[in-house]
Amino acid sequence: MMPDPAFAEWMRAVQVRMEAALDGFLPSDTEAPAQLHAAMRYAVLDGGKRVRPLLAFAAGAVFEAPEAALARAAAAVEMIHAYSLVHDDMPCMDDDALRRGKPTVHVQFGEATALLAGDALQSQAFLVLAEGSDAVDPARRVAMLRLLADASGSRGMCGGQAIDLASVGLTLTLPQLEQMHRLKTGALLRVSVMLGALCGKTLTPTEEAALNDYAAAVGLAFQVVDDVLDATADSGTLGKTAGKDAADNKPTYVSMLGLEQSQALARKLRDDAHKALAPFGDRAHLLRELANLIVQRKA
Ligand code: GRG
Repeated sequence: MMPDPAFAEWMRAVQVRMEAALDGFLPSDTEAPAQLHAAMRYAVLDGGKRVRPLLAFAAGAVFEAPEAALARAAAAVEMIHAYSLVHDDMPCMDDDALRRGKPTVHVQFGEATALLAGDALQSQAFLVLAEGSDAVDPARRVAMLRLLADASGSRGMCGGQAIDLASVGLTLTLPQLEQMHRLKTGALLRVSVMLGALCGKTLTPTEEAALNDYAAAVGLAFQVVDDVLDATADSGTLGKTAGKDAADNKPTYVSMLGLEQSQALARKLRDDAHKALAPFGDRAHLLRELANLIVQRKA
């Protein structure tokens, strides 16, 4: 199924908008300490699919959120994502030399600078969100900060990463694998949707629950597809190392369910995501298209 041209155009516009927003929200590399600022910018700019910002903008569209507020919220999530990749690539974690087709931050700038760049990106994310846009009132802004802190901390992404590291060489059950991914990658994808929505009109509890269901399904689908791509990638494709997780003796959906069942699970999760969007009708068409794209993606 090809995405409709208007959707492809919308995606490109958000990606361009985000590049400019991120550029503006990051410290200049002419400002001291220049090396640290250069590493932060290198980690964030000119690369990445911007899936999290796309989810935020698509959720914002359901609730008529203003673009300036969305760009801020999306930039904050993308900075957390970038920091997680910088740290994940370091020798003490995955020890990867390539990311987004270019040398990883520690290869390019050294380990100490990479560590600090990740730390500083995390702080910058909260600063950008806290400074907020006038369209989002201060109480709502605090709620958004809490959501982002929760999604990225020990009960979210960092917690998932800790479980992942501890699971090397172990046999996980399917629910344990799912819980690990719901935290490690799902939490940030989910908060992207929620922050985008919170930039707009007030959500009813039913709408919030529906959006949560959508985000949970899409977040897990993203990871299942990542495992499928990892298992089927040619070495060198977009910096992805074929079967790296399996080679590292990490449990994956493909190692537990096999390729075909993993692909079927991704499609089921996409269908779950679509069902969750039913209460929003046409207003959610961008979220619907993104669920399709996440399941059909090739990188
Ligand atoms: C080190 C605190 C800490 C956390 C690391 C998210 C994470 C936790 C590590 C990333 C490891 C990884 C490659 C996970 C697979 C799924 C994933 C998050 C892939 C990268 O996200 P994309 O595909 O990347 O959205 P781009 O480059 O498009 O932004």
